[in-house]
Amino acid sequence: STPRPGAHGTLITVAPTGAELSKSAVPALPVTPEELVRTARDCERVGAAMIHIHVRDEHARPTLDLGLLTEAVAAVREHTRLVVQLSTGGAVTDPEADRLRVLDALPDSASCTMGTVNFGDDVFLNRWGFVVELHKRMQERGIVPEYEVFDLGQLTALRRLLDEHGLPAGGHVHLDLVMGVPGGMPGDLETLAAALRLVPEGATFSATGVGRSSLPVLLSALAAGGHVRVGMEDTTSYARGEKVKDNAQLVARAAGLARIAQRPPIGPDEARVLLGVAV
Ligand code: KMH
Ligand code: ZN
Repeated sequence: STPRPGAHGTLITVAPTGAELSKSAVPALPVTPEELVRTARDCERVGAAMIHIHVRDEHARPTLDLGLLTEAVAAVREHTRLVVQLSTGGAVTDPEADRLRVLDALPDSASCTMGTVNFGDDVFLNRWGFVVELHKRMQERGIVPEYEVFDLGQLTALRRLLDEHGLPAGGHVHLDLVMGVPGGMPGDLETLAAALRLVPEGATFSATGVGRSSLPVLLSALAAGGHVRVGMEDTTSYARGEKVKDNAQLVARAAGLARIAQRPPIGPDEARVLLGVAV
């Protein structure tokens, strides 16, 4: 089959903040709107094409406040060309109604996690009915989902979702394998290969390895023809004994490896074509 436009290059997504780390423990974590915009610009400059955003309140606590989300979308759009993706995962404590309301901020893309998973000592709850509701609301609003997959069975769930409820907005299926979460699938080459057998026909995938699995997953995904997600949401260690300086450092490393793999980073416009995001 003909490859999608941009499919020979690498879509690099940066996930700069997440909902799990505290600013006091990780001072380099971007938490204010100014820090978010600076990170977005720096990461775009070194090869990111999409940004996966979680916002924080004035105390640097994770929040799904619609006003703050809407401002974050506008600020990143004003200062970059990045595809703007909001997390609907939030923090493990966020109620479903708040997570659904994220879509009212009208991002280009939003995450849609494909099932429940143990998440360290917590549970990241994603009931089937909730997943279907997210998928349908994104269809109605023209928001392109990125299906987040934490374990292999969630790929089977994705196939069921598409069979029963149809293709997402934009007509293309893109998913992200989130590997190495304690409670989810491990982040290694063998598991990535197993996951690829279950990826729906015609879909594109990216992968991200949490913590120590960051580099093995990055290298395996590039070798497998996939796309990659990097950022401080997933990793705060750059090398053994060396903390990540900032998100751009992780993006620059991924971009360098993608070039070495002869699959150079694609820009935001090419990413829009690849993902089916309206230009
Ligand atoms: N913070 C995690 C509980 C997503 O952004 O969609 C969920 C998460 C996934 O980060
Ligand atoms: Zn996230």
